[in-house]
Amino acid sequence: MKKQIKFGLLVGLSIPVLLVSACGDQLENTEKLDTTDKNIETVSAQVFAPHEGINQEPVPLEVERDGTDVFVKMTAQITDIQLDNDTLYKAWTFNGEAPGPVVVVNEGDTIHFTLDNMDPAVPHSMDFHAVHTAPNVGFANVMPHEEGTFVYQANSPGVFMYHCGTEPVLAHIANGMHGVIIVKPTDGYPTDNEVDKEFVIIQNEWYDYNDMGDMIEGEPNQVVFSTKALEPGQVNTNGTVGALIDTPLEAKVGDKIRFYINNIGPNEISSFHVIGTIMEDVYIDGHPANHQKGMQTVGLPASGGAVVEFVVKEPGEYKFVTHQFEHVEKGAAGKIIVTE
Ligand SMILES: [Cu+2]
Repeated sequence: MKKQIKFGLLVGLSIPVLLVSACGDQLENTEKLDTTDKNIETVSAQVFAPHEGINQEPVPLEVERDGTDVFVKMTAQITDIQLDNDTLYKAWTFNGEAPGPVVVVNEGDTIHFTLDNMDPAVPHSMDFHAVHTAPNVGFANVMPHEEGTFVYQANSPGVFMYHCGTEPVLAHIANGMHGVIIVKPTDGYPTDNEVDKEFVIIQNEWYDYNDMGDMIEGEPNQVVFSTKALEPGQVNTNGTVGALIDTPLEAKVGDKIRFYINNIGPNEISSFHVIGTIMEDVYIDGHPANHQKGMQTVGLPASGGAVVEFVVKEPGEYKFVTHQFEHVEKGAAGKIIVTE
């Protein structure tokens, strides 16, 4: 059986929902859906009842700086994302994107973070891998329709994952609540003056809709790459199949390209590889001290990040993939068009 949610067919059908308790600490698959006589191919879970009919318009990320104090405001919200031709996913998101918008701060900044939880029913939270905090305090739940503000120091440079840390964490991440925060090093990277173009590239995977059983026992349905705009006008995509094939990145012959990469997971590792070049300079987790040279493939554990830099020496189309090619067949590929 194909694992594929036909979302359009499901809305309005009287079928069981995957219930999330009000305190968000337990998922319970109350009944199994009978798929024997329907056009629906397979579904073992359904949209959480309070989310039915909700598709919240993406809310732009808010970032304001006052010296080294950075005020970041994000939303937790329920927004539909078309993962591929057949799959519309009512994602649990930050700001209506999955992955959420990239957050960029400087080493030494104080982050004043506010989460506006627009979800009508489920608590959410923020776990920034870039900070030191007592998780039960700094990453505490924000209740539906409420706002929570938290203050952190960003004292370690790098390319870090962020995600909702509300239990069960797997469901919140796999349903879309994840993204990347970059903490720029005070003294930069030793190769800063060689770099011509910068992009953020994120890998994540998707499972059967809101289905903890599939998230735990199953294989991902889609493994995808996305990019997030570092500046206005840059391409910004969700993690959908073909996002960076349909909207390729662009560069010129001789450019040194820097990718800030992160593998969200939640479950799979990434073997990040750019076809037709070698990553001359790599900074594991984006820390300038973790400088590696001449890498063909960069291993990224779930949540792991890196800064990778390579030169494109001839015109053409350069694909980047995870070298676990079963995942390429599920969508994990992007493309750079290099012209004279
Ligand atoms: Cu959440």
